Amino acid sequence: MAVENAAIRAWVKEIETLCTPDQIVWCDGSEAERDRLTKECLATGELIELNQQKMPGCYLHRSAAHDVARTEHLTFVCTPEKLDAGPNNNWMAPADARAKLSALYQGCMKGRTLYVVPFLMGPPGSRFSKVGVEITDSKYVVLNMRIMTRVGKPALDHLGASGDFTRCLHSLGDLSPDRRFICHFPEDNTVWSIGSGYGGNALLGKKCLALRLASYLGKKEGWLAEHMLILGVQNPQGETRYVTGAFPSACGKTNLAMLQPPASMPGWKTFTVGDDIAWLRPGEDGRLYAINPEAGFFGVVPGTSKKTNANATAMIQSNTIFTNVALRPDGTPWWEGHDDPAPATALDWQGRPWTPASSEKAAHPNSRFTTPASQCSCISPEFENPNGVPISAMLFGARRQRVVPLVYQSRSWQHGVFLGATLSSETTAAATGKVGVLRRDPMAMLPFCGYNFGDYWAHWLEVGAKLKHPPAIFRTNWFRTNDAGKFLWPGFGDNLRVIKWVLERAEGKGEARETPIGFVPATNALDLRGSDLSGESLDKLLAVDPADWTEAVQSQGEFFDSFGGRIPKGIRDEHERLAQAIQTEITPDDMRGRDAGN
Ligand code: SAT
Ligand code: MN
Repeated sequence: MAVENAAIRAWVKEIETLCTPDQIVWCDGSEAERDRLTKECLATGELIELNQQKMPGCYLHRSAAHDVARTEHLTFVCTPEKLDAGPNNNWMAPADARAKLSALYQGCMKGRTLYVVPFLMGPPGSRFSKVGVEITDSKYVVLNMRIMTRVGKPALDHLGASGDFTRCLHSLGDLSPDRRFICHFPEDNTVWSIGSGYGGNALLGKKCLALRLASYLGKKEGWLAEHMLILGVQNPQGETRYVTGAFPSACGKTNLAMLQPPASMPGWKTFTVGDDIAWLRPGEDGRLYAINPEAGFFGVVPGTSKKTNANATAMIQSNTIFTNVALRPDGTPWWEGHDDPAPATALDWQGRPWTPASSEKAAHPNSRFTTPASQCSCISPEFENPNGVPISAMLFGARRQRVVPLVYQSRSWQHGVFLGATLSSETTAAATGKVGVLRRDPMAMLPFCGYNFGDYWAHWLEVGAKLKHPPAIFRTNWFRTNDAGKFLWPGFGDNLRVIKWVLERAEGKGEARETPIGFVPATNALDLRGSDLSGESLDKLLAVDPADWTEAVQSQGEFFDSFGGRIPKGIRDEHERLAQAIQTEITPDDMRGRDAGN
């Protein structure tokens, strides 16, 4: 493919000199190119063919055993001033990062092919959309990028002769975690990644461009780049409203984005606009509009079944790359939580013999599918709309066994930003590190905000101030448990019951009870017809315990203090107000034998 853009050509030349590949391939995103690369990957073992009769176009990739998730401790934001990256990011001085990584890139593509992948994030012709070019020496990365983004002509057409694109340099290097770095240079609109072939470490359009660098660009240009799904919900009267939801990785965003209404809610329909990332801009009518910058889904596989996500189950039967799942003797994939029972024998995610008696899991907990959005039967008709969709409500959700009710509404945009800023969640397998540990994860952006959180919250407040009709903001928690550790809420399709109330509240309807933390649904306000939830469970789900919240408020204060003077006053005010409201409710009896939360 002949690429005329002079800035791209010059940059590729520069990287060629540094990395010294044997050859350069310019990618056009065509099917012929996909077929050629797939064949090459089958020959090298980078892909394993799955049963083509049962699952046409499906392949399995096994990553290196120590390269199975994002590595946050090796991810850096390289701004001239450390404070601009904030305590929420690892920081390296730009010159140091360049020197360190240049040494690793030196000659790293000898004996390899350098692929140039021009890609567009967002619909063609949209004012939201941005162009990136990824240089990579991984065919697997190219094959994933052509599913997750719009590769080739749409990107080059959008860019024209301009040099305004994100420079994404990726090399597998030697795949050693000791020589693995993912460095962002916001001021140069550049990402340098080396030493990993996995997910957000390597598919640089996703977290690196569409969140870390885009959040920085959004601050400069007056918009928001968020770790949010976008869901269209149509009521029985035929009216469609749009909701976004921010949840940490592996907390069910893809399932919620493809929610199937329960049988007991006839007439309701849902449409997927996005499952992971939203770019949001104020519209001329004073509402907030969102697009999904991606073109595919990179979803967590374990737990995916007809019950949890029938739409995803159907869409991954063809043209899907599976990474780190188990392989059955008939050449089909399997994972924990699959519709079929465990096979008598299989190969596990590392290709080792596995039986149900094995002590280890067959599929890696962070194993993934990569599937084109066009294969999703509930994809929204607005998916390609260059103007985006108007957002009525935003959810901030997290994984919390205790303290946080099923849902509550903020009193205002500013209070909603505070709810996002104080989000905390129990960790999952999507990043390396311990699972199940409570950590603060503001707006589910802790690993993805490309600059100081204090400045980011200030930016959120500024965007809100420009909106005549801001979305209503809610906090949700599908994961509250009873004393026996069992989930109280059924989740999945039943989450529509919560969203129904959310949309009623967004329109000034829906019954609520005011509590110190915000508005929770009044008794009978949630539509529970046809659900078998007990009244006792509902009470537990909606309970707000002032003693729990006293400790939460204290820990929030310590967290905000870590950002020093960068915390906007509006956020401090909300914290102060919550502290006082809790204080007013509390009785001395409430304070016995508590552990910290929120
Ligand atoms: O590995 S990714 O960052 O692409 C997926 C995730 O953690 O959400
Ligand atoms: Mn994500």
